Amino acid sequence: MISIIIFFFIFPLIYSNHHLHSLPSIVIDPNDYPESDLILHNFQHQFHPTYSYRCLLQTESKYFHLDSSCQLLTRLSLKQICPLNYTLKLEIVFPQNTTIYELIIELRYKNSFQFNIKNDQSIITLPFYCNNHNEINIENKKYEISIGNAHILLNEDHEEKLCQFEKNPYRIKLKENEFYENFLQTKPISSCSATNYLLASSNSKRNFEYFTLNSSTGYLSLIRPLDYESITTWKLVIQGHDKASIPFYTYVIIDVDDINDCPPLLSWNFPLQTIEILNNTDAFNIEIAVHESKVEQNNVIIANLIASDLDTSSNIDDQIKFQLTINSTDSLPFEIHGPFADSTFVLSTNHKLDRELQDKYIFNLILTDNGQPKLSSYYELSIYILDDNDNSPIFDKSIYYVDIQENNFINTTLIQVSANDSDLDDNGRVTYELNDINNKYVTIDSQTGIIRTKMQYDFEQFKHFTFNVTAMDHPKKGQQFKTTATVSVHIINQNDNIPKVS
Ligand SMILES: *[C@@H]1O[C@H](CO)[C@@H](O)[C@H](O)[C@H]1NC(C)=O
Ligand SMILES: *[C@@H]1O[C@H](CO)[C@@H](O)[C@H](O)[C@H]1NC(C)=O
Ligand SMILES: *[C@@H]1O[C@H](CO)[C@@H](O)[C@H](O)[C@H]1NC(C)=O
Ligand SMILES: *[C@@H]1O[C@H](CO)[C@@H](O)[C@H](O)[C@H]1NC(C)=O
Ligand SMILES: *[C@@H]1O[C@H](CO)[C@@H](O)[C@H](O)[C@H]1NC(C)=O
Ligand SMILES: *[C@@H]1O[C@H](CO)[C@@H](O)[C@H](O)[C@H]1NC(C)=O
Ligand SMILES: *[C@@H]1O[C@H](CO)[C@@H](O)[C@H](O)[C@H]1NC(C)=O
Ligand SMILES: *[C@@H]1O[C@H](CO)[C@@H](O)[C@H](O)[C@H]1NC(C)=O
Ligand SMILES: [Ca+2]
Repeated sequence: MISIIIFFFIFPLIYSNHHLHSLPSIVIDPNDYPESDLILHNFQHQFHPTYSYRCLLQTESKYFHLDSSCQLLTRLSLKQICPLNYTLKLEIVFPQNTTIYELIIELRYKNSFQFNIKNDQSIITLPFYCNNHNEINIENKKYEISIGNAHILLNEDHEEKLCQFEKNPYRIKLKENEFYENFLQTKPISSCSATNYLLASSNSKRNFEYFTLNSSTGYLSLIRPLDYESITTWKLVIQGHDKASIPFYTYVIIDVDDINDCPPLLSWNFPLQTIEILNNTDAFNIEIAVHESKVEQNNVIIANLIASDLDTSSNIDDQIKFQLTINSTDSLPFEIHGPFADSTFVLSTNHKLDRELQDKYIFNLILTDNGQPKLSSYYELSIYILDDNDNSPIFDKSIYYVDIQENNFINTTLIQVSANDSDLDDNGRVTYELNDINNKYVTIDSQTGIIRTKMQYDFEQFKHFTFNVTAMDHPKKGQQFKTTATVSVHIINQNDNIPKVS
């Protein structure tokens, strides 16, 4: 404004033919001229209005032109053009003389341009073109730049000022089954001071059940001990907030260290032909049965046993991984062979078994792993020996001697023979019969073995007779056993004959 006022006073004094005169420069904001044919300046006001004159541009301009009434107009939109000083030579033709004026049009954006730049950013895109380019390199990291008459301010991007954790991810190893308090501190980089921390809501629900984060210190603690066998690796998302409450995140990866906390386990496998499983509802209390005839020899396999362990640590060593022993104070007709192929055992007999000697064995098997510390599982094994018909009836005597007075009543009891069979039930149920079914002297009660007279004996006719009795068992299957005993009967004389008088 000041320069224009000065011009008005000075200009009429300047008087020179074909001399170069300066006109005060025109300062415009290109953004104010977004179209063609917008008036920049009207020179009629600048020269003596009483003279008629013509005006023309000595040099063609891409951006400006004069119209017949000496108005300076835009030729096109000035938006996006380089904010430079454009010099125009203006020829004013008066009646007496012609004068050339130099006019500087200063393009200057009113406001400075502000750019938020990221740390690694090296190029920004300007809203205007200079030399057909609108990109500039900002690698030198100056925060104020002038391009032409434009003032450009570079701001470090707010995102770049975000806090971040010292590490992402954090990784830590924790032993299972142990309780840890403040086991890890999550911290932001030193340039920012976080105001609080929390387990981000993106964590799985289970993470909240096991971990807690001190919101002011960033220390992680356990709520409950970890279990290697259920989860071996945990992944937590930790959220921090800087003073402006802008969140930042890191991962915490927790590897659970296995310790020997699982006792070893046995899986049982019984030979089908030999063993009847009575009860396997309780994995640690197994009841089986075997027929005595199946275990008449040594080395009959009772069970094949496979040991296993959920812990990995007990499987690391090359040493024997499992030990299986029988725990009993009695000496038992069983023994354990193995391990074979690390973890297989065989339980077999080492004696003939006989139900009639012992019909059940109840003992413990102890399976021990090789972990630190060693852990054991206890199994109670009940083996019931089932009966087979392997015993014959045995008479309490092999010969029964009976004396009987002659002139006996018919159906008088002579004797009761008795045979025992140590087998069970039908295998041991004994009945009796006379070997001679047509025996004329005696009858026998097949159930009780009571032998009764079938006739009246007369000493004068016979003094003695013998017969054989058989005892037999009644197995439902298999062979029937029979045993014979002899009964020897002596008739005792009575004085039953009236002396004959000769
Ligand atoms: C040129 O002519 C105009 C009018 O004809 C006059 O006003 C002006 O002073 C003259 N300029 C010079 C330098 O002679
Ligand atoms: C334009 O002219 C003004 C005034 O003379 C000056 O201050 C400025 O530096 C010039 N700009 C350029 C880009 O030459
Ligand atoms: C967090 O840690 C601070 C400093 O050790 C302690 O005073 C505060 O009680 C802790 N907060 C919780 C919820 O444990
Ligand atoms: C098997 O053992 C379980 C537990 O010891 C017991 O409750 C169940 O009655 C037994 N079943 C048979 C058929 O013996
Ligand atoms: C074996 O059994 C007895 C009696 O049941 C018990 O006192 C002992 O501790 C057991 N041995 C082992 C090694 O467990
Ligand atoms: C047979 O069994 C009975 C009763 O059980 C017994 O009294 C008797 O002594 C036994 N006899 C033999 C030979 O075992
Ligand atoms: C013999 O005596 C027994 C026992 O008293 C009786 O049960 C049975 O019927 C009698 N037999 C005869 C043929 O009388
Ligand atoms: C009884 O059995 C024995 C032995 O088998 C035999 O020697 C005897 O002749 C038999 N006696 C009778 C009367 O059949
Ligand atoms: Ca029998």
